[in-house]
Amino acid sequence: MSPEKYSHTEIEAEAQKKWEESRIYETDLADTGKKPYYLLIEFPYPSGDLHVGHWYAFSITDIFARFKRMQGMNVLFPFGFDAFGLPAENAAIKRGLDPMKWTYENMESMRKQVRSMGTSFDWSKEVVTCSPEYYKWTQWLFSRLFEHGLAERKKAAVKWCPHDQTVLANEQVIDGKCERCGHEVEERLLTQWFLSITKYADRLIADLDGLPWREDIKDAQRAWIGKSEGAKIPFTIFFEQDLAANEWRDEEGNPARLVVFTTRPDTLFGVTYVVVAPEHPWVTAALDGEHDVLTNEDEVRAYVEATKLKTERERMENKEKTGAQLKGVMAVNPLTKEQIPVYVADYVLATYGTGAVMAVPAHDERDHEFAERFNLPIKEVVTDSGTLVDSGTYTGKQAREAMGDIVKEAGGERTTTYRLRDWLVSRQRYWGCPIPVVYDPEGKAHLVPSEHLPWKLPEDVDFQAPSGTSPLATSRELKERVERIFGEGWTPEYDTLDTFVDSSWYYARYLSPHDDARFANADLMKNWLPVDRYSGGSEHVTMHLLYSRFFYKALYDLALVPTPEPFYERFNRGLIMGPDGQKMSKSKGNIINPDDFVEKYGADAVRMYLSFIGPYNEPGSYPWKPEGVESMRRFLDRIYALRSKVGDADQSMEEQKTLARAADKMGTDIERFKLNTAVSSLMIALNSFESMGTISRASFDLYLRLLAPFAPYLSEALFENGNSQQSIHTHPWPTYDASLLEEETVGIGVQVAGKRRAEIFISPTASEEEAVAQAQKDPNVSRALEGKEPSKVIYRPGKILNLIP
Ligand code: ANZ
Repeated sequence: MSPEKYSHTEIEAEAQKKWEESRIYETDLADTGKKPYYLLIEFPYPSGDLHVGHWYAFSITDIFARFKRMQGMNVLFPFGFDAFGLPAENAAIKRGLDPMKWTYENMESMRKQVRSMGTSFDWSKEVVTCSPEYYKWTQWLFSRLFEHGLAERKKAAVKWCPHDQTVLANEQVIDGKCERCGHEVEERLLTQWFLSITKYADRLIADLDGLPWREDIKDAQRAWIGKSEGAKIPFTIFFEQDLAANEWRDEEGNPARLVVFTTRPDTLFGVTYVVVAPEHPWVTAALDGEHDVLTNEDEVRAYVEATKLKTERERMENKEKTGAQLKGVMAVNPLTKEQIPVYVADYVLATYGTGAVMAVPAHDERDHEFAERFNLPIKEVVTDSGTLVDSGTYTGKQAREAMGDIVKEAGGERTTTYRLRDWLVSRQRYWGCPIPVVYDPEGKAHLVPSEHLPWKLPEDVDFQAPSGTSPLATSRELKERVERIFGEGWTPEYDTLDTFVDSSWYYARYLSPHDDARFANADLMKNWLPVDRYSGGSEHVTMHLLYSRFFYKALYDLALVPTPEPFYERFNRGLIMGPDGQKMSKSKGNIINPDDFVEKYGADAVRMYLSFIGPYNEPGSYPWKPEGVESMRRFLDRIYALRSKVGDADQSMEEQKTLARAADKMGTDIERFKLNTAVSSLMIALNSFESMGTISRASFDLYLRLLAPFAPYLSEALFENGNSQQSIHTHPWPTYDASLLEEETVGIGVQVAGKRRAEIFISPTASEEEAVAQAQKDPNVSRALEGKEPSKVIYRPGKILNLIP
């Protein structure tokens, strides 16, 4: 190796060999001598190609894992693959590949790449969700949920692609179109499997309070759950056409009542019209019923049809309001008894609340826009301070306090609604975990008994021609298996589970990935759960993180896991953008392939660059600057060159102080994932070592230990520690004497108008303001100044301060 530059290929290969042979990153989970620390990253989907985002996710979290180990903790830092899922199946459909082979090959190449990053994952704990050894337990856990009424079959509206003949997950619908073929997606009513996450909605919100997560993460979960406390209030409906009346009366002959959901019953006196969603059953009945209830049926029908082309998201966006009045129908305000018009409008969603709203244009923005557009009255009923006005007997009362009475008098009831729906887990897909259910000849669902788990994914399937049912339905083997085990007339469940089910419990499996007798070892779970810190992407804050919390809570209620929450801390990393500051994408041509940089500058330089790019724990986005990696490599070369300054002398005071300052600052920064400023500390320390004539071997080794989490290869290569062969990565984080951190002070003379009045003790680097403030505290000085501010200050830091009155 040259004296100024090192060969990264050489040192990387050497270190990898050394680490693997000595298995230093394998965690003995039973070792209770050290404090356990469970650091988790979101396991990847084996797409095959590792991009910068993966590097950011794995190698930067690895810095923290190494740091915690150096602090003397027993760190569990495992790796695995979320290996079921669509891309494998699409490869099978498009290119006729075997999804299993495709997945396993991708995993193999990813393992190599992840190792090349210099990561310290414990590979002996690896889990792969598509392996029967894993999905046996996904099925077992599903079975427990089924037994306890938390997994059920029911009818639901799902997204359906008429071209591909398959149900799509919501996230596979892009702008109302099928992600795969671009065809318009429809809604269909189908019988599907659901996990009852809504039963946990309140606890999922309440338990957030006990978690030390950033507030924006908690808010995202709260918004996703969308709990609203309000009331249902009935409005009587009248028809202009008498003949309609019969159809619209209840069994006792009372006029029909349209129930709205509102969070603001206090505004009931300000309701000037009522709106129903285009899909509301009343609209359907008015259009398709026997009688002509509406005098403008054609207009309403056209509006309802037009709405079908819009997605829910489009409807929620703040665009110009549209709608149509239901002419021939009037609603009656239950308190004022006023007759008000009824509209159909797409800003009201059928899936939320009751699908009908009482419109209060004076106090609701959407209603206000709509009222302006359709020239409807706007009636104010609550003042800014919350007092009711123009509200009958309630006038003058506080809105908040009157709510209960208003609901009662209006014949309504208080209710709570949620945006969250039960979790639809059936997928008409091949490459997923088979739902462990069979049907008897009457069509009743039964669990596949435990002794038949894993309930294997059949291999004789045809994925080529989507037929509307799951590809599993084409397997003869599966049908025969069911009849052989359960009897004639019994049939299999053909759907597979949403892959979010697989990823809802993998962190428990890491503790005993090969245990054939239980899903996870209970003793180990007691010691290791919840996960201490879960690091991941902000895109997973709602679905994955919420599903996992629900799943784990359900297991907690079944006494299968030891705590009510799976993850103690949650950290979201920022996003790496292309060099142009835009999101990386093939179409923009701004994709960065980290392998090219690793080849040219080495993995350490890439790791250091990524840690320096910005604080890791903040929701920012950072553009990748190619020259940034190069300059990190130059920094590492300087460290390499520093070794030529290493001499026999003992550690100087200056060396000790330099190290103490760096270790102290870095310790706090790394703990909070502020790796960028930790790298700055390494740079400051290097500058100061370079300015010294020689440095001691001890100081150099200590500096390498500070560097070790960031640049595991170079630090390993340069570390000597008395020529021991031991890896630097088994050494502790440097400790230091706190007194070394104390700021030095020097005494400087203070003159007033050239006459010496006092001596003050301050840092030689103190600013002029600090020096003057300190001097003014001295009674001799303030007397000489007669309590006034000096008109002029002459200050030589560390030497003298002269104040001119
Ligand atoms: C009258 C009112 C007056 C309302 C006011 C709000 C403010 P959150 O808080 O999100 O739950 N709403 C009810 N059902 C709806 C539906 N299916 N589609 C669209 N909007 C619907 O929102 C609840 C409020 O949103 C409800 O309270 C209702 O408008 C509207 F000053 O009723 B409110």
